[in-house]
Amino acid sequence: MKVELIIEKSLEIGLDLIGLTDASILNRIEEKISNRFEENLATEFENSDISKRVNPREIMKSVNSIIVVGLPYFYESYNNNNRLYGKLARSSWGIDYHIVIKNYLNKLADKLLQYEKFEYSILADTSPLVDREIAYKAGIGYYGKNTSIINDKYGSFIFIGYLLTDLRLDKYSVPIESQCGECDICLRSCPGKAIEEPYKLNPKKCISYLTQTKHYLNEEESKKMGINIYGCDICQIVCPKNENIKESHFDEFKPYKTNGIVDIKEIICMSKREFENKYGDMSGAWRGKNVLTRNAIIALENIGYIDNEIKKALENNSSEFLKPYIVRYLSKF
Ligand code: B12
Repeated sequence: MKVELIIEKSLEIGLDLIGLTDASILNRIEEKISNRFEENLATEFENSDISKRVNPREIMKSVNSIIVVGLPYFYESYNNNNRLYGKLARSSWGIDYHIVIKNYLNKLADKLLQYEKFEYSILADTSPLVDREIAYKAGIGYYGKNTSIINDKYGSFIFIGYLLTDLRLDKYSVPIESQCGECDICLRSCPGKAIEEPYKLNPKKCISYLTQTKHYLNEEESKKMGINIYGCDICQIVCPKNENIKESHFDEFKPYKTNGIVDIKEIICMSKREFENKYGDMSGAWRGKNVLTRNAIIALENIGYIDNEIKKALENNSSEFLKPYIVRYLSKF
């Protein structure tokens, strides 16, 4: 299939960040991934089968090419006057990006199927493959020292999704090399000091990881989390490459429901059903209400606030997972 046709059809549905790459093994990062496991740096969110992480053919036997898209999600901050608010990373402001990306890539596939028959598989985030390396190969952006893929127009606030396909394309995109130069602002600004070297993140120290893991968080880790309820954007916010970037044109990522924050008291006092109704379709809900409630308790601990309503709700909470955090928090007041 002609690449021009793919680009034309992508633009028709608003996908203006697109790259094409072959389906060869991601051998540049094979060793990095195995070191990551040896150094115990891999997270529980990653597949431990290294060949699945680097070989697209292990995911789809017939794959010949990969059509990669970047969906920008940057929107400016929203003001709020609530003292008891917790932060959501921008990746969790709007509708779950997994759903949004799949919808767009399905639309694209339907359009292209009118010209030629082909097989495909749509992936974003949840596949064993290393999305950033695929995006890098497809020229979507370059690696920043904070390990994010950075695009000139939209910065690093882009989600990555792709379509593995048996189509053979007439040309492929060219990767772009890092443009960070001497800058090390992200290394210096990371609250968890997680970027231990340029391009090397220790996920276990990354605040984003701490807000998602179900492992017990000790006092030191909890302090570093501040008022982050889901994810962390610091290494992106401080990045000079994100200054003056273009806002997203995907309405789906606007924080209509969340306003970019969560009301801490509400999260603690609401039922599972109320939580599902309000926050169920944001990406940060994937670990369940208890994890976000845990983070809300930690945020209160860090703000240094308690009132009778919160105290009562926590005393009546019977979750075994939350128990150590509730005990720790209540013992401080
Ligand atoms: C596990 C995971 C996490 C973990 C670990 C992150 C990490 N850096 O490894 C945690 C929970 C911490 C996390 C956090 C976030 N994540 Co995450 N995460 C993933 C996931 C599922 C796997 C990542 C992975 O495989 N890491 C493996 C290691 C080896 O990769 P790496 O650390 O990025 O290392 C690369 C570079 O260091 C580079 N490299 C190494 N050495 C060198 C040397 C030079 C010179 C150069 C140039 C490059 C280079 O090669 C490595 C391989 O790509 C991917 C989805 C997927 N299936 O790929 C999403 C993904 C990486 N996450 C994403 C997002 C949005 C985030 C957050 C911004 C969310 C948030 N706001 O909290 C943060 C960003 C934190 C950060 N600075 O990385 C996006 C990133 C989009 C982008 N523009 O880059 C992805 C791609 C999901 C998606 N499909 O959109 N995430």
